[in-house]
Amino acid sequence: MKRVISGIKPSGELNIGGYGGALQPFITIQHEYECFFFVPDLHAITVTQDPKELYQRSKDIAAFYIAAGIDPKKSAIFIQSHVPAHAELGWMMETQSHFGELSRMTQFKEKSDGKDSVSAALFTYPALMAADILLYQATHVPVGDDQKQHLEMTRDLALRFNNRFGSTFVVPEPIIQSLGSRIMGLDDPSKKMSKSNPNRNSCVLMLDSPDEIRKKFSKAVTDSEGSVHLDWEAKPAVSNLIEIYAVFSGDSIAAIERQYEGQGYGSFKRDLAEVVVEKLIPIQERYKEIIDSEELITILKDGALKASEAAKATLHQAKRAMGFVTF
Ligand code: ATP
Ligand code: LTN
Repeated sequence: MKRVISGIKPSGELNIGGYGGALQPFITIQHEYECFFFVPDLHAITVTQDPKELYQRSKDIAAFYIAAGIDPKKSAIFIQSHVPAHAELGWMMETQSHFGELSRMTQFKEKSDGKDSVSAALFTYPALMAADILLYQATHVPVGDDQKQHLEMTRDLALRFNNRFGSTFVVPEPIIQSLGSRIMGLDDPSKKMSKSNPNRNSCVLMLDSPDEIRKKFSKAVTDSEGSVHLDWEAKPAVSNLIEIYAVFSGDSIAAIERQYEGQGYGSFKRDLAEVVVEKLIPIQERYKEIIDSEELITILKDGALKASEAAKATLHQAKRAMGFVTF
């Protein structure tokens, strides 16, 4: 059986980077795999979160899953902290993680860079992520390119545990899309479009109005060449815009290059904004319908039940393998 687990942190307002790298692939994948999509709130608190914002954003991410097209009748949608097995197995995985390998994680290095003090949980973050995945015996994990290293560590931990304590966990494979797995900032194509970036013009948010979206794309940096073609080395800013166009329209890169041959960036950027607006409007409408509804609460309760059932068996097996007293 092929099983998928993945999640988007409620650490800021969701933007089209998370949509391209994660949410859109989730929608495609749900028909081929048994899926678990969750809101990693325990991961979000590895950096400081305002409680009111964490509350709202956790509901937001769940609502976006549904609004973007994940069918809660087929896939479990739940909040990480509603399934305590994550924290339990997370602790067990910490005991199997080495200080050296955790120190090499680029996400930790980036998020701790220049800070006087960071939480211990930010350091051990990959052990909890491994637990998220291994608990469900997931065979595949759809993620953006930036999560490759964490997935590699998850695989190492699964193999290490299996070798030491006997075969317990499935060793998962990442699924990284060729298009949209690394959408960069609109103001700076050397930096990933990120929820945590304070510059509001660097990213298009899932809830931006059509006019805001148009304004942000019109301000997006390009280059002086005036030619719409993909070349990540020489033209990173324009290549990023072409990739966003491809993700949101479903058109191939070649078709986009052909369509804008001999034209400057003006009409390309205007059309790009419309392609994004067209995709986001129905998602925004559905989001507004469900964000404060009973339906959302019911979906999250059902999802947590289904996830707890699936997680229980693996947690029990892992505890027994390690020598815990279990009944
Ligand atoms: P933060 O900046 O707070 O760490 P994030 O947006 O990087 O947040 P998540 O929201 O947890 O992190 O990411 C959810 C998923 O979306 C992950 O699989 C991640 O790889 C993917 N993702 C995030 N940003 C991008 C991006 N700019 N391009 C493609 N995929 C992305
Ligand atoms: N670390 C991921 C979020 C995340 C995740 C997971 C993704 C936490 N647990 C399990 C896939 C599977 C991030 O920062 N994007």
